[in-house]
Amino acid sequence: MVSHYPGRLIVIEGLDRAGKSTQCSRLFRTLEQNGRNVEMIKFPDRGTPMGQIIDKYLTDNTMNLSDQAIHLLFSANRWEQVPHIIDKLKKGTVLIVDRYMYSGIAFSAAKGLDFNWCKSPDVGLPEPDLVIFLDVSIETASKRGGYGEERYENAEIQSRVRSQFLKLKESNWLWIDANKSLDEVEAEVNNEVQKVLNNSTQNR
Ligand code: DGP
Ligand code: NA
Ligand code: NA
Repeated sequence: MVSHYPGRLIVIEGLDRAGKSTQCSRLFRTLEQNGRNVEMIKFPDRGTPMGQIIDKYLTDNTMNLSDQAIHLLFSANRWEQVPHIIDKLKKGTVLIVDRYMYSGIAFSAAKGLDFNWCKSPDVGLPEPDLVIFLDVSIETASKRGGYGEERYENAEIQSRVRSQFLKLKESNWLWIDANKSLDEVEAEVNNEVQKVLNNSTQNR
């Protein structure tokens, strides 16, 4: 498990339009300025062959793929990065991960797939040291430029997905009200990440 490695795995989760990508970039810059060895990873990674199928599924609403099949592809898209993730953690890198297995479970369970079935393909992925959930109201999210054209970007789905995230929340989660300003959210993120970085491996 990750806790044996000198690096840290920090996951940022949230609904669409919660500000995940912005907060990931800001955190990256802060850690870099502090002289940390830091890297950003984004899931789904649309750049791999599997990621290209996922991209097509998300952007082309006419593409037919069973809910189970796309679920497994999203999971495989994470698994294909595991050797890289472990390599970086061994080298002491702080990895900032934009979406992870929690999105995988929440989006598929929101469609009605069995919750435990949804969890199983991701079992064994490196465990994060911290999960930051950016909680945004459906109203705020809709106002942020409106939802785009992608498959899950509508209020009804997003609200069902949020209920699933609530079920996934554990003690290593920081649940942030992301209706606040970007600067306020950033301050909360930095504060919690600093705690995780100050924790020595022996203490965990
Ligand atoms: P993003 O590139 O972060 O905007 O994500 C694209 C969309 O895919 C977004 O609506 C969230 C959804 N998504 C992300 N990860 C998964 C996953 O593992 N499974 C499913 N079903 N959807 C996911
Ligand atoms: Na999106
Ligand atoms: Na994003």
